[in-house]
Amino acid sequence: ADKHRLSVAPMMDWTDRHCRFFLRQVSRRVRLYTEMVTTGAVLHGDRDRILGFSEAEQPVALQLGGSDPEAMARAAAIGADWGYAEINMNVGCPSDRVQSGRFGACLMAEPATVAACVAAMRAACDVPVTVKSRIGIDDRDSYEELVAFIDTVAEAGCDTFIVHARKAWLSGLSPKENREIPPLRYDVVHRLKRDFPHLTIAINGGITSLDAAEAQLAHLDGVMIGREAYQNPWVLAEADRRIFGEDGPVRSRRDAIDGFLPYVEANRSRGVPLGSMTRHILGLYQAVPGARAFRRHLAENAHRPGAGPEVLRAAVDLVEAAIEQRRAA
Ligand code: FMN
Repeated sequence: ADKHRLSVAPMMDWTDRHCRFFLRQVSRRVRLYTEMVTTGAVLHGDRDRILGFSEAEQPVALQLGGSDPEAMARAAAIGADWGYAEINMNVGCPSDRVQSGRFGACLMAEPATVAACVAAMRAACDVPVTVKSRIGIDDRDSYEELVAFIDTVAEAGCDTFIVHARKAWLSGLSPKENREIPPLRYDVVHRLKRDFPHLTIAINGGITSLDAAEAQLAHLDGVMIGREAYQNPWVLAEADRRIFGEDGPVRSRRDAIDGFLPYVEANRSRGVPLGSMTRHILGLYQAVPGARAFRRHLAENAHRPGAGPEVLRAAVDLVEAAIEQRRAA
């Protein structure tokens, strides 16, 4: 039950393997999620590229997008074979592209389909199968409809739900607007936990500090942080100690970079562009002296052909110079 106490949300284009490897330098315990991967990509795509990850990222959950039980089952089995610690079904993403494939948030209107997927996935693999949903969609946003959804999917064997505490509008709002405009309703998710005490219920949406996470944990089993963990990864610095009661892996941002550098060097020598790794750490120094110099140095130099780890080292030197200057002033 402890496993979901704190996690970082699945975010397309953001939580790729490089991002996750870096976040793992900041917290050993926080559970990490992949970007959403469609069943089509898993079944027919380049699996090394789509599913490859480092053991050091564990625990990592693979998030799948799809609605065909048979395809979901095959994709889940493949994900489990690749070593993912959990398979999560996306029932929260409202984008058009996703709707036309009939998966994501539109499936909140089809609890039986989600239940069939969960049952098939559970039969096909040994790792836990979880669901990430919203609290409702469009005009189908009554508490009774949400309860019916959870009931049906739990009946199929899903015992862990991560609930983004706002509804989604399937038309009229962009995915980005759908993360900002519908109001957050934490009370609805708290009520779910009271009504389904035997289920593991984690909350997501608008949580931007460990203080806020701890406040949620008074009501719920888990908290999932999305944008803040990406834009300000240092928010996780005290997570292992405060949320899991263990020492964390690092004491400073500099330690986190030192942990990342050997990985960056190894991947550079395999031809991975520096910028595709360092783009995920631009916010590391958010709100401390040197933050702007760090971000700008990486943004301007990391994408140059041939850029290597020295660019990252130089960015850190700029931060240290700024701190030194502040101290001297
Ligand atoms: N949610 C998913 O379930 N699957 C995704 O692939 C996914 N991609 C996202 C990409 C971006 C860039 C962002 C900002 C969000 C994405 N989300 C996705 C939604 C997040 O998982 C999360 O539910 C949402 O951002 C609310 O949490 P937050 O307020 O802590 O950011």
